[in-house]
Amino acid sequence: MSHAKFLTRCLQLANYAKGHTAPNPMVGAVIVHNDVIIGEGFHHKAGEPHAEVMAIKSVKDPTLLTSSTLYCSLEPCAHHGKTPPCSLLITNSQIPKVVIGCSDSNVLVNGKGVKHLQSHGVEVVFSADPTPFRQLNQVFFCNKENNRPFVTLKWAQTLNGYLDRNRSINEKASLISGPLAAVKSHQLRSDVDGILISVKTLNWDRPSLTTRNYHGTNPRPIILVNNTLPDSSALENLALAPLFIGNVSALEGDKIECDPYDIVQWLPELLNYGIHHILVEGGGQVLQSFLDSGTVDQWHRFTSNASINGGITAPNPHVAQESYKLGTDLYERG
Ligand code: AOF
Ligand code: ZN
Repeated sequence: MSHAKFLTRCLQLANYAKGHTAPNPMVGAVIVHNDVIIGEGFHHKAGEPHAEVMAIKSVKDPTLLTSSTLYCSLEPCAHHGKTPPCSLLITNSQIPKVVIGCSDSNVLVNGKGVKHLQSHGVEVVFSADPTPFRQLNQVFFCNKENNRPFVTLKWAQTLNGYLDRNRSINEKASLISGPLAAVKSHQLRSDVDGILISVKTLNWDRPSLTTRNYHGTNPRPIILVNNTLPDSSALENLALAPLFIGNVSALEGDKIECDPYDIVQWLPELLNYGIHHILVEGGGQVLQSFLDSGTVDQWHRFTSNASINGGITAPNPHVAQESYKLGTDLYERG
């Protein structure tokens, strides 16, 4: 019997809830009897039943459970949270074998789910490779293991490595990447809870920070404030009320008062605002400070085929893991 086949189905099921489970992970579960799937389920939304509950409930003939295997993309939970423990439901249902994609880093669960199952005589098998199961919930694992949001960087640069030309506040920013890159970058926005920019980028570029070239919800703008105050007209361009971080005592609204340059210090506080994944869009100094702070989990770079004569230097991170052409631009992810 192939564990991989049924574990892959768990991943597919989990993915149906992409974008809807935060702060919880996406989880899928299947129940297999004599190599045939007799039940399936996934976790739809935080506060709602877990994947294992949905899968067990979906089995038409519950008498088969005592001779079935439950496959689950994540270790079954062991705690009473918004819902009762899945590991208890599994032992109460007398399911004799459980195959798990990867363990749950939540301290309330980590190893306790497996321990409960094993101490009740359930055979527990782990996937030989936890990578795809951890990748599925990379944001959740980062939140639990590093106690901070997942951090993604994004920028567009010229062929010779500039983010922008040298200009004054009254001159418009250079348009670097093309329309396909705009769609892709708005897709990246639709994947996150917050977009972080410096107060300088806010005042100079006056962005709206929306997902207008894609679909999905607009992330919350996060403005990093050093010594300059945000322009009220630039703030009006934002689609949503921002969260201010840094030297913010004079500002109204949601704010985290702190040293804006001490990223490692204030980053965990974003979790208290329901921000589990941020996209850092600039400017150059902010992008570089994130790289220097060692908190970057992923980056996306769009490189045009044109060069300019000097300007603001783009970051230069390590080798990309994925790259392809978007029109005349090169897209890279690292
Ligand atoms: C599972 N199956 O489908 C999910 C799990 O507040 P609660 O009760 O929903 O618990 C949330 C935690 O449970 C979450 O942080 C994670 O550790 C685990 N999620 N566990 O057995 C599931 N979604
Ligand atoms: Zn559970």
